[in-house]
Amino acid sequence: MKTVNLTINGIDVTVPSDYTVLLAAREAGIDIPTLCYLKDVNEIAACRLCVVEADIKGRPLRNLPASCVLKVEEGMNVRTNTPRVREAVKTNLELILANHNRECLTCNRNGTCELQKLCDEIGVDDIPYVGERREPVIDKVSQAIIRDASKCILCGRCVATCKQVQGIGILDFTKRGFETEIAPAFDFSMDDAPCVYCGQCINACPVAALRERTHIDEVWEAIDDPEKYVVVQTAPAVRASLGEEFGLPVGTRVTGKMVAALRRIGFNNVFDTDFTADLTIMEEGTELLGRVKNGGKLPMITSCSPGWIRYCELFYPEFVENLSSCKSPQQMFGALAKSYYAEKMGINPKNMVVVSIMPCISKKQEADRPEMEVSGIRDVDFSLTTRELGDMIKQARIDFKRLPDENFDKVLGEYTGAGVIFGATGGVMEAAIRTVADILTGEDLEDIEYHAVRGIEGVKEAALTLPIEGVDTEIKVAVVHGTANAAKVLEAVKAGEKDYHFIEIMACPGGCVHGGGQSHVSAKERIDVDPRVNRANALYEEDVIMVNRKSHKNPEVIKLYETFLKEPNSHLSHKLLHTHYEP
Ligand code: HC1
Ligand code: SF4
Repeated sequence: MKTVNLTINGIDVTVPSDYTVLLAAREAGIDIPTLCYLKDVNEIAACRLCVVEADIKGRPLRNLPASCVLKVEEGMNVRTNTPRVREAVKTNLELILANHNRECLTCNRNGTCELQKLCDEIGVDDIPYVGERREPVIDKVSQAIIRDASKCILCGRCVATCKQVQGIGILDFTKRGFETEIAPAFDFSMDDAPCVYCGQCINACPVAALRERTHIDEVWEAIDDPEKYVVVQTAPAVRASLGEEFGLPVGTRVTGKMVAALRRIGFNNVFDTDFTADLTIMEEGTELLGRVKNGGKLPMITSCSPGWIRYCELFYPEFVENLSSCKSPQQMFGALAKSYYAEKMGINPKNMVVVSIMPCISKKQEADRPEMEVSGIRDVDFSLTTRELGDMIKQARIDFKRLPDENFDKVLGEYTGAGVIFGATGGVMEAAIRTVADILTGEDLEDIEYHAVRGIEGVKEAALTLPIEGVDTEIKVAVVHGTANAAKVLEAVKAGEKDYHFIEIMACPGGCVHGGGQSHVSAKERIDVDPRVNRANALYEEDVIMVNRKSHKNPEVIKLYETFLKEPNSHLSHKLLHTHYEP
């Protein structure tokens, strides 16, 4: 690897030749402020907070170059802390603030806002430029996403994320000059634009211009209502991020504390979506084998990520029939809580409220879909994000870090390692293989870690030879995360270049661990830390310590089939746990 030598603030630095000055400074322990910069996603030098003074072998560079796009050069001498640089950074921040809704105290991002933090660090203590402000547009139409232009600083991080990372491009700069705004085309609301509610734009936003619609008040109301029996389920990925809401490092696993907090908040039962993740494997695995044996529609594609379902419906309707008919674990959980569990406990399902805690924005929209109910009873009543749970814990004045570790409640809180890894890209596939391989070989296989489907590569492939009806059959699978990657794979399947039996698709890059509802990780932290990796590792760690690591070994799933559903894909399973999507 070619390297170059340069000096930053008098410190000698040697870095790869393709580095920018911003990254080189970071390596030397020098912090250059940024707002529009998002590593590998948005490197457009728009906010001009990362400006530096520099010369190359004594020849000064003109103006103040932006370090996020300035490539390092041999003999470069960079200064980040001069009066000229400090003055420019402060003025640029003051100009951003002049056109910003500064109601920080009541802002959803108070405390996690990157603009607020920089103003504090840079010492902005006045707003010298007060003039006309843009007329704010606040789009509150959607059940899932709110767009508030009064908070937008036009950094473009959301635009680049939706376009490049997700390959969708709902958001863009509209209008000109003073009127410039980031919005869907034709002033559409987020609901009228083909937004899949992945929420990746929310994760990218440094301020509160994009955020989830919150349902916290409705959940408190249900908890405080003595007539209601309120149960909560937590998605696999939440345990790998919730701690970040309380200052713990990205990817700290907090399963036991999360359970304790939910109990103290006042839920009647604290259950785990991992239980129905295990159940999904039983239902989906059986469906896959049925399709392979009976010439059904292949490749079968997973259906647990509602962002992916919406993407499929909007952009690739020709693949709707390839979707597994299984509802997602979130919805399966709701349907079972209000039937199997309610019956067992003698609770009137009409008085039961099911709340889910998800790393996801799209789960709000999924819970709202008309087909997600059984006999007029909604599966899930409220879906909250990891961040909203963090807010509820704070509102309840719970000292999260000092909580003891507690266990989930019995029955719907029983889960295996296979259920836990659902939250990372490749996890559903690995869980499915663990069960399908055991069933087809008739053995209890010990080698159960399928590393070919792990990791953050955009598209992963694997092939396994398994005996189907006595004949060794090659099963080809693919794992895809992020909708831009989904498009690539679907195009290859359409063109006949690829022929898989089974594909796992998750709308979010990295899978649910990096869902749009997870704790915010600032752009600065994202230079050094990849939340997709840290959080996935937390889930794989939990998998390893579980007594049962295969979905078909979940004792409560076994009991559920024995006493209620009878067998996977039974009539009752179909009524409660499956659905149908229209192309
Ligand atoms: Fe997911 Fe799933 S893994 S979709 O990412 O299949 O949100 O965590 O809960 O439903 O189990 C999300 C996560 C989640 C479902 C499961
Ligand atoms: Fe784009 Fe996803 Fe944001 Fe919708 S939610 S605008 S699809 S990034």
